[in-house]
Amino acid sequence: MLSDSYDASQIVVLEGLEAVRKRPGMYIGSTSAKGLHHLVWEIVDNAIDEALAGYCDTIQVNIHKDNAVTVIDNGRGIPVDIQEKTGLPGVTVALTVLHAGGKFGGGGYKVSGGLHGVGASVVNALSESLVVTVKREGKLHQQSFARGIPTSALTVVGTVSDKSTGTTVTFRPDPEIFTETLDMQFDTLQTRLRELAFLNAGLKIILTDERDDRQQVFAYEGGVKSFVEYINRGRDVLHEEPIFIQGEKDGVMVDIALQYNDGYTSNLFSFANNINTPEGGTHEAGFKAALTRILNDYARRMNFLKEKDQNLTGDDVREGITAIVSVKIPEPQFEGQTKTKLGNSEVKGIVESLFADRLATFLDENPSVGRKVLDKAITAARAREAARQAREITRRKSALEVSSLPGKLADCSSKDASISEVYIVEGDSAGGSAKQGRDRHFQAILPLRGKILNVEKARIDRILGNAEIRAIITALGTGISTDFDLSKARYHKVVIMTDADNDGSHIRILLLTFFYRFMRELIDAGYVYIAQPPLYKISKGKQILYAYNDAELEKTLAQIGKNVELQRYKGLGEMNATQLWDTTMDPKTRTLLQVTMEDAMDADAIFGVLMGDRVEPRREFIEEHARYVRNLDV
Ligand code: 28G
Repeated sequence: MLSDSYDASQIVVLEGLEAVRKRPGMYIGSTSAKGLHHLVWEIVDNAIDEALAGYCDTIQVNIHKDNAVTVIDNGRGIPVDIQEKTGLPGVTVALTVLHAGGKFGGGGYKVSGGLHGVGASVVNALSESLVVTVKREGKLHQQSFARGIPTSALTVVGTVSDKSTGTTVTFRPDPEIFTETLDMQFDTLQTRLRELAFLNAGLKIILTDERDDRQQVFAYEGGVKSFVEYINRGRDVLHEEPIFIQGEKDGVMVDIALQYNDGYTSNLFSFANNINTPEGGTHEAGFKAALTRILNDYARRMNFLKEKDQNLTGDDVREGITAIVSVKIPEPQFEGQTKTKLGNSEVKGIVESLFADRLATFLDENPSVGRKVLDKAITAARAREAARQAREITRRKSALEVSSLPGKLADCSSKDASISEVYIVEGDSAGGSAKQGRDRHFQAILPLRGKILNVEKARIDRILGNAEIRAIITALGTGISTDFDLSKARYHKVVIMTDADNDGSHIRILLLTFFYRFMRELIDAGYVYIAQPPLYKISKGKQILYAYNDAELEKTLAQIGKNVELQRYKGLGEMNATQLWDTTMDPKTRTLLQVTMEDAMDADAIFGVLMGDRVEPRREFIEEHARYVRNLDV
């Protein structure tokens, strides 16, 4: 007998389904690869919730040959009994009713937060097929769906001889929805699942790819401590054991691990309920406040800092740190532009007091580590002071305008920045050709001698002391970092022009890294470009053609046929001034690639989380994710 409440809930279900399928982006962000993987996170999050509740210690994720995905947990199994309110089994409700159960209020530490948490019913609605199997009370219960609509009732399909319980969900993303790609990325799943295993000590996550028989098992008894060791792998650390604290206060669970290495950057990653919070928030603020306060107290007490010395800043004490701050709270509030900033005000004090106590004790018990850490922080403070002075000099110089511009710069005659361009050119000889070939009205040339300093590997005072980098800073006029001022840019196009070989791409990467670290707004504003010199010169009689890649070469050769002379350019230096102008610098014919950061913050988070050996991958990442737009001048 079907009740009125059943009818009513069916209408709600169908309306919900329609809403999700009509506007999938509203629920999963997009229907691109990101949205596709979001489906997996929704289901995995539910299994993680069951683990956080203390009932599940193993989660399996299988990618099938047809890109369907199965998630298996050994939790209690979603309840199968008929609910009074709906007249339906709990599991059916979970998979068909939008926001079934509600995000919050159920108690426990749900992963469901600002980012995920739309629920399994959304995954169901966006899947061509979905099968859920529940092991509970000695029975195997199963129900199937197509595009969110049940194609069977919940049925007992078998018995379970042992006492095991759990939930299995297999879904195949709907090709009608995910028109861009259905391809599940092993690496994407691996990175996040590894991270989840680090963030939930003792949880075992097994990822299997049936398309190529790959398998990865992630299980870390050490939790965030293992996470820090993983990030610092391959680096020289100042102390063998990470500092590790675990505590709970007023329902807030706190997990922190940190370890200093001999590098100069800070790798601080914070999480709330397993969600990365690159925008920071109260947990991060509490951690930073305690670190700065306790290290200053210790430095004074041990006389590392004398009375007249200034306190160490937060940046000083975080130089070379690798740290994970992870909190789990019953009702997280996510704020900020991308909803990745923790807002709960009570968390700051809890993290600060827990961590301060533990850190003070650690320093008392490990004075040799304390000395090394403070030595480093005090050196950082000195370097900061030196850098401030170096910046003063560049700033004062740019105030003097023309006379202060670097000697190597061949400036343009126009003073209108919006039409002005500067070519940063690899090598003096190519620089010479560029100077001859340019339109001096609006094109400036800044030749670089050899490689610029790798800003990843040097401290700020050395970076600002480097002649090539100072030339770039003064030529652009914007200043750097916190002093950066886009409105002072002397050119609205900053064009990187390097050879099409290994050295050239290395220099390009170093320049991009520099801009990314010190002039990010320049990239954001769309001012940074990469010149595209041709790879081939094809001559036939008096006719000269250029090809910018192998495909173009083949096309051209096919068109003009035999008896051609082919030259592969090894460097810009092989072109004379006219050729350089015609092929690479003339706005009428050139191709410029505009460099924009997909999402600098996202990028930052990804680096840290995946990279232990961070330096090379970061550059590769910037390269890969700098979005290139062709033919902007057309
Ligand atoms: C394999 C893929 C994803 C899950 C559970 C277990 C329970 C549950 C899930 O309950 C409904 C609403 C509020 C209690 C809870 C089982 C309590 C007792 C569960 C999953 C019931 C949700 N027994 N395991 N949901 N609540 N795993 N894995 O989805 O009142 S979802």
